[in-house]
Formats: sequence, structure tokens, C-alpha cells
Amino acid sequence: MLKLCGFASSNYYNKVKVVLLEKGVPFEEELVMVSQDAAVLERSPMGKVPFLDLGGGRTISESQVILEYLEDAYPQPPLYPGDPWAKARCRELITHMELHLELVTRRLYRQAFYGGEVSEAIKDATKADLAKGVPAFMRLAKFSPWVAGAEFSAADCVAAMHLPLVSIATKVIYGADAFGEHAERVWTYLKMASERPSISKVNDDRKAFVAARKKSS
Ligand SMILES: N[C@@H](CCC(=O)N[C@@H](CS)C(=O)NCC(=O)O)C(=O)O
Repeated sequence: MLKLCGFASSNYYNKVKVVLLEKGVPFEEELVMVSQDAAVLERSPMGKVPFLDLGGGRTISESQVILEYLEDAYPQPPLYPGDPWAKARCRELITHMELHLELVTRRLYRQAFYGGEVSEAIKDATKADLAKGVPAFMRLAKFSPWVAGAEFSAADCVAAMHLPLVSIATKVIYGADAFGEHAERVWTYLKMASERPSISKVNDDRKAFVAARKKSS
């Protein structure tokens, strides 16, 4: 059986978990923390999570590559539109959310979520990057009602996991949501997405994981 490796508070892990649940693919979860240990590096070359273990020494790292693998290996139900241009636009939206929203905002997480500190220079640079990334996202996103259009898609598996972090981290650090005037639209969408069984389960598992870690620390 497929093993999804990582931990339940990782948004990249959860993105893949939503895909597995949406496709009804049986899988197990293996708790693996970020690590530079040889045993982890052998399965995930950067020591990052998630990675997927197919058994027999076969692993795949990088959440988007895992998502694409799952789409190829388990085509039903499809998580991309059939039309090549619509499919490319869906991938464009995913790439945009990851490169220009999540990865940019990630620089703030240390202070926003983990009690650490981030320099003013990083805060300023992040703000400047988001000032371009957010309007670009709003130009690409459809919210009609799903993020890439009328159908639930791979882009929703990504958006539902990454967008809350962008919104919350920027509220914590700047006292203002990076989505600005669009925040209500984004959160209306996120609320709708969170009612989908796959996303609801992943969010519940995340909360349970975080609560258990807090209790044991
Ligand atoms: N591009 C990677 C990003 C995954 C990622 O950054 N995961 C975090 C946990 S949420 C991690 O492993 N961080 C450790 C590190 O960056 O060394 C993917 O899409 O899988």
C-alpha cells in the first residue's frame, strides 16, 4: 500500500493527503519529521516532507510531483480539466500559489507560528513580494465557485492548504491580511472548501496532531 510520509501539520503533506482522499486511493501514513538523517535522505533527498513511499525502495519527493504521479497512476476522478489549455491554467495557478504566495510567506512562519524572530528586512521583502503576488493571484483565481473554475480541481487541494497560512501569517506579522480587500472572498471560498469531506478530514487530523504535540511537549 502507498505510504504518505511526513506529518499532519505540514501544508505540503496535507495537500497530497487531500488528493489521495479525493481519489479514494488506499494509503497509510508514516510519521516522518524533517531530517538530515541518512535514512530520511535516502527516501527524500532534501530531507523534506512529504514524500510518497510506493514500496520496494521506490519513493517520490516534492508534493507537486507526487500530485502529478497520483493523477497519472489513478486518473479517476480527474483533478485536472481535460482541455489542455484549461489544464495548463490550473497548473499555472498552482505554481503561482506555491512560488509567489506560500514560499514567499513561509519566511514569516518562524515568527508567526513558532515563537521565533524574523528580521525587519525579511518582513519588508516579504511584504513587497506579496504586493505583487496577491494581485497576480487574484487575476488568476476564479472562485466560481472553485479556485480554478466550476469544477473542484488539484488547485483546490493546494489552495485549501496554503491560503489560510498566507492570510494568518500576514495578519500576525503585519496586523493586516495580505489578501487585503480580497480577504473576505478568499475566506468565503476557504470556508466552502473546508466543508468538503477530504479537506475537513485533513484539517481535523491537523488539529488533532497539533494538540497531541502540544500536550506531549
Ligand atoms: N517543495 C516542497 C516543499 C515541502 C516543504 O517545504 N515541506 C516542509 C514541511 S511543511 C519541509 O520539509 N521543511 C523542511 C525544510 O525546508 O528543510 C514540496 O512541495 O514538497
